[in-house]
Amino acid sequence: EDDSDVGIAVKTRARTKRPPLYKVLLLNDDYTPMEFVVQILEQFFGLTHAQAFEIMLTVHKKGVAVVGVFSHEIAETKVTQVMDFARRHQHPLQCTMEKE
Ligand code: NFA
Repeated sequence: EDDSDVGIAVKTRARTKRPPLYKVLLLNDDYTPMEFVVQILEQFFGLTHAQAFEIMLTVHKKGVAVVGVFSHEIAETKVTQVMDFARRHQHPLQCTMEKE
């Protein structure tokens, strides 16, 4: 009688996975006016004029810069906002996102 509990206890650690974050990147080009880029960075990324100007200059000089790091959904929204705004004003500005 009573053959119960002859097994081995195997514990699995509860793995809480944080959602991946995405870098939003702004790319340089030869045509988009500097002030337009600064305006975008202020409007869509909540940067001060000084912060926006600094990032714009980094993109201008280095070719690309990270504008911010967000969840997938927020990053996608930012990219869409920037691309739509640039297109509406007929500037070739490019904005992309990549997994961090
Ligand atoms: N290179 C652009 C110019 O000289 C300015 C620019 C900066 C464009 C950052 C795109 C991104 N007018």
